[in-house]
Amino acid sequence: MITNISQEIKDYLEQNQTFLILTHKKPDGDAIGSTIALGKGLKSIGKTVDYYIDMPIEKKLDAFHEIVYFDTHILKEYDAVIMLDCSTYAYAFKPEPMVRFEKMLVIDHHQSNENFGDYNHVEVASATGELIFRLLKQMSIILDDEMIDAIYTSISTDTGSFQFSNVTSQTHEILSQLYYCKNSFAPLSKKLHHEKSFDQMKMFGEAISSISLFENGRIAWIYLDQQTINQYGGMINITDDIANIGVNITGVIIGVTIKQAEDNLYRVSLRSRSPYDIDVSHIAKEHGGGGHQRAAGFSYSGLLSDLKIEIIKFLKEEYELCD
Ligand SMILES: [Mn+2]
Repeated sequence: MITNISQEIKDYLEQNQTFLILTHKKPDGDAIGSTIALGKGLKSIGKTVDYYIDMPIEKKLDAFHEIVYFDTHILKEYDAVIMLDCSTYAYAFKPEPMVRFEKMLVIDHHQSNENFGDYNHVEVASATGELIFRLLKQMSIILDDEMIDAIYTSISTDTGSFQFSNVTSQTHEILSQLYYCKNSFAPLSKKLHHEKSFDQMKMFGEAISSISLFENGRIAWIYLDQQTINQYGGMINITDDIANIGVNITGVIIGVTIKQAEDNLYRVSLRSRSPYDIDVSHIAKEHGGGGHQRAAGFSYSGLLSDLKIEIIKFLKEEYELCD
């Protein structure tokens, strides 16, 4: 069901002046897209907006002019801090020390969101960009070309180019409205989904080469060690689609991708697919991470062998529930 963006959020945005937009660490297309669309939208009605974003961002996302403002000097105090696409406060990328603010506004599409703001609009949708699009419309804010591209980027990346099960008729209705403003998103779509640098393509290849299967082919395991990651340009060159490789193998229901950050410190991405759609955000949250039912992640410090045992146990418990 589609609900209006909370009136209290719209009122707060309209009645106040200075805003700092924050999003999660390692911002993805939805984080950057929704930040740019909301930020420029608020600026267009005369508000002062700053960004504080974890840099550098992925190459595919760096074509927005608004990104140059990401380096702006931030104030010590704002009317509101707006948290986008961020399911927990801990997962947000924040200034240290944190700025002073009157209210915190949370706008997010993650089911697992902890409603940690003073005002929260948390609604399951394909992307935070969907919620921002509706918010801008409801505030009668006109979208410029860059904001249209930003919303497209949000939704297109969080839906795997409109292929994931989070796509709804509402997603396509918004897309339809975007197409009224712009004839073609083909060049942007290519940049977001297909184009890779040589290093990224080689890293993708390394990820495929590393796949192993467990539990009668129900778990796919991808592992990139620190040396391989560094050889191909570092973590920034690990593309999102690597996490989806495993669940594209016939019979696999959980795809695990492990990236070694340091000795005994790993970034873990989990994906689950039908027919079981096991909720991988449970195990991610237990480890201080977050995400959705079918896509979640966390940082893990410890032995990989222990993590493997834990994931197999998790699969068995959840799989039994599904059977
Ligand atoms: Mn998102």
